[in-house]
Amino acid sequence: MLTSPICDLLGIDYPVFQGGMAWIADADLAAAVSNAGGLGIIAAGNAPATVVEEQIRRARTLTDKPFGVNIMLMSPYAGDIAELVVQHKVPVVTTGAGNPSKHMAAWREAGITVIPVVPSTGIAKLMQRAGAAAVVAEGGESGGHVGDLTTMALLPQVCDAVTIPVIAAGGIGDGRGMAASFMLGASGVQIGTRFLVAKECNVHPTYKQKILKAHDIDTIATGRRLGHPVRSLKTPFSRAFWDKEYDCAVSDEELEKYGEGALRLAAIDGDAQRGCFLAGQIAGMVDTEQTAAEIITEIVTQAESLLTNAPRWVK
Ligand code: TUI
Repeated sequence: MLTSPICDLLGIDYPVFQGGMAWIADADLAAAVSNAGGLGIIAAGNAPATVVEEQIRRARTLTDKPFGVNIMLMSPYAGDIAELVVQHKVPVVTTGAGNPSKHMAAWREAGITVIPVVPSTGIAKLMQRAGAAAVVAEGGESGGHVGDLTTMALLPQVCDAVTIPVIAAGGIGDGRGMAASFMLGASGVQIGTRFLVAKECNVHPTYKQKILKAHDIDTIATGRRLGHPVRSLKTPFSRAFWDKEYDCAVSDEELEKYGEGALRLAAIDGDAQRGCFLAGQIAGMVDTEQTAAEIITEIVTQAESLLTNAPRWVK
């Protein structure tokens, strides 16, 4: 059976996290993943604390297993959510899009296991010093806000840089990606895009169809000019954003304004024209809608088989 220190640390059966996808990863998806033995994560995204509180309460009615809340640190409500997770003694907190150091002491005092997402070895070391229990090393193959390095290059370097467990993210869509991550030193994987098409995921059906139909080269990272590149499916919105990004006549403020509300339009309204459909580069591998439990079983079984048979490569 495939296991790792992450399973003991968190009290989960399989070292598989579900990515904290803003506007998408709600209590229903998180509870389904946790009930299947992984770590389900509610994404706070840009939502106010009242909305996230309702999701935390709902998750507790749907599962008695550990689950997490992902705090997107660029959100205007990040401070409120940081307090909310303490009040509700959420078992695990992951963070993205920034440095969570100022919240870490309060979270740890509340007994929360803190696992920041990091895009570089420098930030990974900073997080270890600040008291993180583990880090998620996320490569630029992932959907959403991406760092510069690929998972293949980032992961082993982060594993060398810290002594705490490292979870791999970005470009992992099946058991091959999971097995490869373990070979590179990971103690777990975080998967977003594949869970987006889970039966328990409440995202708009148009979003799921777009992921199911996507090919390998169908994502694009836009927004480098604004300092926070974001990977999404190639759509009228992302192509127009790309054009504006390289047009000197368009100011940064106009560009920022153009992107506002686009995640909601994709996830809630399924607006194929104006929505921003965040997706990772493995979208081309995702072609079936399955339950969270089926996804986890398939990935873990394949990874186990590959890792068990690895000695065939050595004579
Ligand atoms: O955060 C993510 N992925 C995301 S966040 C998001 S919502 C969003 N909306 C509009 C603009 C930008 C984002 C959609 N997808 N992944 C984890 C991640 N964290 N990627 C990169 C980072 C990161 C970057 C800088 C983590 C720490 C960091 O520290 C810099 C600092 O502040 O010192």
